Amino acid sequence: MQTRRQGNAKSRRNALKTLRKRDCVGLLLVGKCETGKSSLVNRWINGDYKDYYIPTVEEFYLKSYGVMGHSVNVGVIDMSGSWDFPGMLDLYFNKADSIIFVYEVNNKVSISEMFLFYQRLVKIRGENHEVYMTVVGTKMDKQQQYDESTKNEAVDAFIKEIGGRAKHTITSAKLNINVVEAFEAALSNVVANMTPNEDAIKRLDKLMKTNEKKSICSACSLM
Ligand SMILES: Nc1nc2c(ncn2[C@@H]2O[C@H](COP(=O)(O)OP(=O)(O)O)[C@@H](O)[C@H]2O)c(=O)[nH]1
Ligand SMILES: [Mg+2]
Repeated sequence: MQTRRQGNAKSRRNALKTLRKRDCVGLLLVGKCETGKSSLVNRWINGDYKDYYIPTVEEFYLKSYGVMGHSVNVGVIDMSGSWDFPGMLDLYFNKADSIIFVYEVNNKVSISEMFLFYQRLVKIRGENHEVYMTVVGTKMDKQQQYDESTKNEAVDAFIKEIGGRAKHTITSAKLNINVVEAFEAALSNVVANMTPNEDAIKRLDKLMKTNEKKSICSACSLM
């Protein structure tokens, strides 16, 4: 598996390019500032966690990842969570294949912000958008013992609002609980419905032909 973090102008260009290819998944994380989006990404991509807060402007990552027997290139876009640059947010909403709505467990404001992000998505892509959506609660370690039954009603209302089928994962980036599960949930349906792009099919075809030739040649050399 490969991971790269890239400098900003170039990385934005590359991240946008990956969003257009069909063997790539454009994954966008949205949610209120300080809910733990960057920590989730950092834990998943680098296996790392920092106990202090560094505000994000926007970060892009590329990761080759195996999910459900497919190897996909995941372009991850980690937004700041502020509404200072709505144009950028709209651009990413427009391109994303999968969106993770992030809230902090027991933080009501972060839950209501998810509604605002969803309204923006609908404004940009319409009611019948085909974006795959999942919901992730963060910082479950802050509750002494996280009890599934304390899952918030407001979160259930949000899941209902976005169609009722979104997978919901409660995580802790700090203790590395359910982080992989949260990203795999965000990728699984996109990958399941992915049609290989024409270029990929041609490349595979060419590769197979080259390999056929090679095996004929090596068979000849044995004679
Ligand atoms: N206790 C706890 N704190 C966390 C967790 N994830 C993030 N934080 C802290 O929450 C703050 C904001 O995290 P960050 O990932 O930067 O939030 P973002 O603004 O949504 O990207 C930082 O101080 C993190 O250390 C977690 O799983 N548990
Ligand atoms: Mg951040």
